[in-house]
Order: sequence, then structure tokens, then C-alpha cells
Amino acid sequence: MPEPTLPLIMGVLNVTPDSFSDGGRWFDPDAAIAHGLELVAQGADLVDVGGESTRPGAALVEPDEEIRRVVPVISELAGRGIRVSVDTMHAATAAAAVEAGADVINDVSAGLADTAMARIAASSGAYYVAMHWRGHLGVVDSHADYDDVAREVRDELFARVEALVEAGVARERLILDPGLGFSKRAPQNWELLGRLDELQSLGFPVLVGASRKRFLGAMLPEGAPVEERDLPTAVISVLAAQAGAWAVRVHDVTATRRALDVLGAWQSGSRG
Ligand code: PMM
Repeated sequence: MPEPTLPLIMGVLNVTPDSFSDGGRWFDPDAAIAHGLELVAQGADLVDVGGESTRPGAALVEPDEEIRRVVPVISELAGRGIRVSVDTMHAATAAAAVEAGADVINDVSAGLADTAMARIAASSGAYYVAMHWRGHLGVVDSHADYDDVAREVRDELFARVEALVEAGVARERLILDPGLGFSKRAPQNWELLGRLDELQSLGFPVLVGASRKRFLGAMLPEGAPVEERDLPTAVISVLAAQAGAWAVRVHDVTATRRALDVLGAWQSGSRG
């Protein structure tokens, strides 16, 4: 039997003034670099650097400004041997980030927001995370109508896979993400998690990004601070691991690292 493997931990580093859970904390490049190093010390396997908030209603950022935010941070972290992904929907930013040392492009629009992205992803040779996306989040829950959310997310992502491969992206470089919270209401997020195997059935590694999202806040007492979503996030990391996820994207790396260490110990205990 193959050894069970634990998912990679992708630590979130938002170099933005306005992300929903940590907006502004790491906007200064030195603070961002220090936080990236801290995420790795806490157990992150890769650091996801983003310069544009995807929160509903957030200001759109031009690629020039986004590049100015992320490239110095990526160069410094990658220069120290840290694996870095860039969280961007812009082809120009993805290209600059790969040039600076990023080896994963994390595109929440799966190439839909910028028609040049597929070509850049193909020519860069980077890994490419294609997340399920139905458009910019002008309003919360926009485009969230589904007959069967797990089937539609899988089919819509598969259509993106075909388009990306057609544009020259290597199949072996693709990673899929159900896009929790993006045009999905709370019950739809839970259904996607509970039916993760249907997305896995496409045969690509799957990344799960549940960290601190609103559907977790909805389970907590009203007005609970956003950090209280870190415990439910860590529980989801374990359940996603058991469902075979390739990676989890989280803000609180320590909690997920400890939770996955427990799962790892449990798994080796079960092998005697
Ligand atoms: N969620 C956010 C941003 N980027 N990328 C991927 N691949 N998957 C996600 O679920 C995802 C993402 C939400 O914003 P945050 O950085 O403020 O958590």
C-alpha cells in the first residue's frame, strides 16, 4: 500500500491594504518578507503572495501596481530558496512573478479574467492553479445559482482544463481548486467539501482554500473575531487531507501544521 501523504501547506501572504481578514498588515515589503519567513518557520511548504484583494467589492488593482507590490517580496523569498506562488489574475503580473522566482501561478479566475494568462502560463513552464470562478465578485453571492454545485464546478473546471491545455499549458502542471466562497453560498461550500472526490476524479491535484472564509464565520457566535475561524480551518485541513487534497491554503499555518501532524501520527499509528 502506498504511504498516505499529507497535503502541502500554502501560507497566505496578502501584500494588500484591503484583504478581508488581514488587510494592511503586510503591505510594507519588509513586513511582508518577514511574515513570509515566519510562515515557513511555522511549517508552510509554499508561500502564496498576492497583491490584489479578491474580497467582494474590493478595488481592482492595475498590473503595474500589483507587480510593484509582489515582485520585491517574491524575489527575496525565492532567493532564500522558499517555494513561492503568485496569487494573480493578471498575465503581466504572473510573468513578472515567475521571472522573480515564483514557481506556481495561482489564478482564481482559471484564465478567464485575462485572455493572455493561458499563453503566459504555458510559456513560463510554472505550475498553474486553476480555481473555479464565475466572474468578479461585485456583490457577495453573485452568480451563485447551481442545480448541482459539485457537478457544475467539476464540469466548468474541466472546460478550463481543456482550454488551458489547448493553449499549451502542460497537463502535469495543472492543479484544480473548487473556489470556496467564490460565487458560492455556505451550503454550496459544504457540499463541495463533502463531494471533493468528484473533483479529484478528474485526476488532477486539488487545492482547498477554506481559510477564514465567511461560511466558517457563519458557524461562530455573531461578531466573533476573524481569527476564531482558524480552528475550523485547521479541522477542514485534516478532513481535506483525508479526502486526498494535494494542498491547503491557510492564513494560520501553525494551526494547520499541528492538526496535520496529529493526522500523520494517527496514520502511522494505524500502520502499527
Ligand atoms: N481564496 C482567496 C484568494 N486566493 N486562491 C486559491 N487558489 N483558492 C482560494 O480559495 C483563494 C485564493 C481569498 O482571499 P484571501 O487571500 O483573503 O483568503
